[in-house]
Amino acid sequence: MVKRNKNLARLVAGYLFPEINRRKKEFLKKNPDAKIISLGIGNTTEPISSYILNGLHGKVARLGTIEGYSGYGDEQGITELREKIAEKLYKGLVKGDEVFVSDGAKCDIGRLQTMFGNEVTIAVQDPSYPVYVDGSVISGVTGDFDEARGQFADIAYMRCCPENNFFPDLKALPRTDLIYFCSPNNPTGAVATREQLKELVEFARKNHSIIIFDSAYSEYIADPSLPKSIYEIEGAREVAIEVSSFSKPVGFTGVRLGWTVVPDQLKFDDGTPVRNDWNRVMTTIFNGASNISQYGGMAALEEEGLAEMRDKISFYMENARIIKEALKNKGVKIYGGDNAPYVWAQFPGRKSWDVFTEILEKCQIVTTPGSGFGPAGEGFVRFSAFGHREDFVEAVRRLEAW
Ligand code: PGU
Repeated sequence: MVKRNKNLARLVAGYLFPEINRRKKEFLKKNPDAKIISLGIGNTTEPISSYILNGLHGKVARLGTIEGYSGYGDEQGITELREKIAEKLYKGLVKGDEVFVSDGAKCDIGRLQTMFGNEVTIAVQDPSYPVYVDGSVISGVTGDFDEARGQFADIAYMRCCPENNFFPDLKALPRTDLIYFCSPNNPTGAVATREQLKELVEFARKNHSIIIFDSAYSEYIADPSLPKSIYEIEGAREVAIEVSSFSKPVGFTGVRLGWTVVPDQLKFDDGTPVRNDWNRVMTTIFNGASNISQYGGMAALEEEGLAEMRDKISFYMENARIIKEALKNKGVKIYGGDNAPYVWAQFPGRKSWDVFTEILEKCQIVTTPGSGFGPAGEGFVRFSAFGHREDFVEAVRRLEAW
């Protein structure tokens, strides 16, 4: 018999989103006629718009020709796409050859965890995207789960709550090798200001830490004073990796396309450029993003594609506005939803899973329990803004009757 990887046995429960799905299915078994509305997982629902779709189609068609066919490509991605990302999304703050194209941000986070190995110490925002903690545990970052605190003993949890405006008290934080930071944050929808990110970069520089900055929702930032990338902050190139994605801005959740930026200046303590090791990991256990997806990504970064991207984001942000309004009218305290496609609703004194169950049973709406994102998420549930408009209109009707 094969011994089970003990790191997997240390994980607390199943991954959050399949667990929600399981509970939804259980509910449906008992209530087969229920018309469930899913505002749970942040999964895009609207069709890919025409210009971007043409980019995908174009490559599919060329694959059927001698001249247009391509097999394995560069593991780092098509040069033109890397340069377009650097130019259009980073306004030249990074160089094309510092951009590594991939099959998505989640997959890159997993590979970064492989690259850093199991001897690193880590800090995470609490609450945050569960992959930072769960992926680290899978890759062997040490420490047992402390039931009482709801935390892994060796991981530093940076509490982000209404009381601190969702930005952690860095002075109270121990030094860690890695700091996972997501802005706009999933699940709170909070976006770090320029001042806050300066503080974070300063903290990382002082401690010789590396920030893994997840900007998967950056295109949802509407307020022009808020930074979309960590590289807008001076000195970040020496301390930060940025992970991002086409999933949420253009609906490529199923198509799969993302990227990671590793600046030249980022070094390990022995002077090795991190970029070299990242390149080694990507060329060894990754074989490049789909060429079809990459052509879709290139179309998305042309003027017509960018306009379609803005439209799609406006559509989902209108959903966020609609759900916020309904919750406000119910007297629920809400956060987020202005520069991020998530609304973070607070139910003081209640358990997240209880609120989740109540909303599921009474309104037949699936949400995401805040406690699934970390102990500081207890008492909250997350409403996703991804969904068809008619579902939001119906969700509002049900919430009014709740
Ligand atoms: N980073 C953050 C912060 C995310 O919230 C998500 C998706 C990703 C990365 C994934 O990006 P890809 O490029 O598509 O890999 N979060 C969703 C979906 C759940 C999941 O497990 O990824 C969510 O509902 O939180």
